[in-house]
Amino acid sequence: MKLIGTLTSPYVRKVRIVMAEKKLDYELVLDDVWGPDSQVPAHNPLGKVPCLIMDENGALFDSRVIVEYLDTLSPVGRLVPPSGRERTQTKLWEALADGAMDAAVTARLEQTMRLPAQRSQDWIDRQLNKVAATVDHMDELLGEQAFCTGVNLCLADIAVGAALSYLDFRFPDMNWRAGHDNLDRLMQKLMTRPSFTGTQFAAPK
Ligand SMILES: N[C@@H](CCC(=O)N[C@@H](CS)C(=O)NCC(=O)O)C(=O)O
Repeated sequence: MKLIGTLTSPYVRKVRIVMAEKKLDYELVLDDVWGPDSQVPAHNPLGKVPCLIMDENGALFDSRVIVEYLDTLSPVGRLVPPSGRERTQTKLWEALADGAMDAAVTARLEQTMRLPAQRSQDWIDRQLNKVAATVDHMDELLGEQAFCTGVNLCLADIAVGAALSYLDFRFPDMNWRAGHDNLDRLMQKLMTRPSFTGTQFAAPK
């Protein structure tokens, strides 16, 4: 399998962490998704990464679709419960974490892709308020539990870890740890795992 992505995308990192937890082999193909030579539109009409090129040559996109698929490829470390309430809880956590990523990425694009005269601080603040509210909500939801849905690591923890580490990478001044001891504890635990330490974000040179 080939994973087309960047080292700055939290969605790509989510997929890479899942690959590592599932012990799946793949080739990471770095692509400048914003540049004119990007190969992503040839595989994904949305022009977004992550994009997974499967061994049979079909392409999958959107990190949520990709991680569901990857979880079916190996029985190692099941990350998405097959049905019922546990599955819904896991997907709800993923929606929260991905939603925080969506808002943070939108704010970052407004800050970096627009000329200062075009930039809207109101829009940036609106997005960052969503991030802050979601971090509050996730901290409360996690409570004293070891992992998001209980005692075992699942996709929810990976999505939350990818989102929070993106905040560390792009919004260090936000200091999301302040007042969020539960999430801080979870993040410390996640950062002891090779799947997290081996997939750190990196800015392009
Ligand atoms: N919902 C998508 C979001 C993917 C996404 O927005 N990726 C960004 C990189 S962080 C991208 O490729 N943006 C390029 C563009 O929007 O043109 C997912 O979960 O995969």
